[in-house]
Amino acid sequence: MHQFLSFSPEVANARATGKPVVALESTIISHGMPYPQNVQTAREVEQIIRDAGAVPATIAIIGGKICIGLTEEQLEELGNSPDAIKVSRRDLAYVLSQGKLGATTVAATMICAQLAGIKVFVTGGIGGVHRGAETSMDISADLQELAQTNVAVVCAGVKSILDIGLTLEYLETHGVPVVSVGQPGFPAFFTRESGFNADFQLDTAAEQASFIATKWALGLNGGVVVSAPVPAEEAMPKEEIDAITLRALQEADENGVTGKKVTPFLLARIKTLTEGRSLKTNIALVKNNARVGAALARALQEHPC
Ligand code: PSU
Ligand code: MN
Repeated sequence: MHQFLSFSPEVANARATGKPVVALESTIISHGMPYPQNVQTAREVEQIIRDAGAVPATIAIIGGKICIGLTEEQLEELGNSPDAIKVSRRDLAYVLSQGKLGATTVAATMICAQLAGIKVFVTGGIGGVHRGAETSMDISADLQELAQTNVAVVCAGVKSILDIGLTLEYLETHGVPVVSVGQPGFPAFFTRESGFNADFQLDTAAEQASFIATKWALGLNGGVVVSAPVPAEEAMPKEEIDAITLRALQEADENGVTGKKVTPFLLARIKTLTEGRSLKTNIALVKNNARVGAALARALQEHPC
């Protein structure tokens, strides 16, 4: 076992008894949602995964260790600590070696999941190519991680705060397949359609697992994006979210927000500008993804990879 890994009793037991494990990120808890809904949602998402026959492993950096699975107290601490650091690939060694409290992004969670031998990871939305990236060069490290780390990432697509077309182009260049579940369209997080299609529609967990196992069996390293649209009754009206997104982007620009602060700034502004309705949608889509991810983790057990 890797020297930096620390497994919760629940996850250690799952490993010992061969149960399927699903990784969960923690930046969504510390920087993606407000307290206390963040902790409440994290708990409920974990329970959905248990009810679906898999074991949840929320990942965070605490006390110089990569914690794979958090206790109630650790989850509470992470959700209620304003100084938890958003940890992507770049930040991982710093936060670990300094013994600081870190919440992992999609990129860092993929790295930690791979170290822990976990193949499936559930989140809300992945990072991507930001609008205006041709001058800002703001491209999330999540995409580069998907290009090299063997973890399937279940999400509800990417938010339209990003340039969705360029994000898909970037993934294609790096050989990252984008799978959709239940529809041909690649979803846009708050809404079910982005105007772009995914590469491949695979509706069942068995098909998704067979596809992913085949990719890795070929030695084609890197992740797979498994995108499931938010349930229709929870989706936001497109015109409303489009207008609010534009406003949030303009405010980020006016306030000179750059680097790792951009995504949390936009998420928080969208929540305020929708008077909390975006949060409700956000919670609903993560829960839906948890069901998809748990089924996938179980199906992947049939495929040694
Ligand atoms: N997109 C969301 N919600 C999130 C994030 C992205 O809809 O919480 C978080 C994830 O942790 C993701 C990170 O990995 O933001 C991307 O940040 P950046 O763009 O700085 O790479
Ligand atoms: Mn960025």
